[in-house]
Amino acid sequence: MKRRSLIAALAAAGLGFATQPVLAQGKYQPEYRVSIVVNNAFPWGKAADRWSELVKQRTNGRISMKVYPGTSLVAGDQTREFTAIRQGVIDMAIGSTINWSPQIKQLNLFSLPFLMPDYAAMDALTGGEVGKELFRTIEKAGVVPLGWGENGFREVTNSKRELRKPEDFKGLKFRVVGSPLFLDTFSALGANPTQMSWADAQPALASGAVDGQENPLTVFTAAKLHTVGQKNVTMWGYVADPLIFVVNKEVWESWSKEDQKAVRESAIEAGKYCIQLARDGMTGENPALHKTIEGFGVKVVKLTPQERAEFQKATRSVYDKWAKQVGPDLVKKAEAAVAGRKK
Ligand code: X2X
Repeated sequence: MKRRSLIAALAAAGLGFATQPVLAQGKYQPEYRVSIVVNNAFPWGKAADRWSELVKQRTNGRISMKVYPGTSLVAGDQTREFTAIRQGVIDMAIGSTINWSPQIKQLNLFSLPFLMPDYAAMDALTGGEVGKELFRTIEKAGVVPLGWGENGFREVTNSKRELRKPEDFKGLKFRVVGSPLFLDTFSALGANPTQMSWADAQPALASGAVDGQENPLTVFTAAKLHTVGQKNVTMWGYVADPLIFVVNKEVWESWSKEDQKAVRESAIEAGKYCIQLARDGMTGENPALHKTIEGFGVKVVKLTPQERAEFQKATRSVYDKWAKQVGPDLVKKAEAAVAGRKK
């Protein structure tokens, strides 16, 4: 805010154009605060480290990034992260589409149950017209998006029983993430969902205040969720959350074109690395990560296509309700992109 009013004052004094480059240089901060939810034991945190290393190298140290895991710049409240970036409390971030969807309702797209059957579907969305449109929406909201990363397909886990059909969810207490869409999905299955931050989720699982949660398997292993009673995993692949690399707009505009290019290219590269890590051990007939998790004494249930279809049917009303919130045109575009994906 302050910087902006200074520029405005200079412009009003007729000094705007000539002084901008000088101002831009003077505006570099000694350090930029980067927000993420999980630390560098997870692909997400590793990607943040990679981004900051690349930026440091490529800007000859002009841009130095400090990573704050645990969404600590907003006291752990993931759902306030986007607002804090917009306001400049956070300079840069790699954020989940889920955590930002309370502010950018279009980002709920990726949380529509069973929209994306596989990784190719996710790539078709983020890498195509839909991804571009979402970036324009974020930009309009006053934050500069640079590239995509990945948290992953969110599999459901719990301490009580194997989950193979919608009825198995009845009465189970689940911790869910920031968007109300998740409350609707779990309620549609007859479960009792409670919204809480990731920081609160782990003690809640440990104490048995909740029975289960949903997160990618890379999160399961890095957070050692089997040690907090999570003895059952069901691979239902109902939604996946991409990550987005962003910069606060004023911060972005304070950098030279050359440094902007370096930050953008580094984000894209760190994003590819993130996606690779997020998918590592997740593919093939017998994915390595399933074996690792089974090695912890956890039962991993893989649904048949018929079983999966039952869940799709049970959550269809949630899809339809939230498609309206996301925007029917965007959802149609996404459905077409998924149908036409390269497999
Ligand atoms: O809170 C979660 O479940 C996490 C870590 O996956 C997100 O930030 C969306």
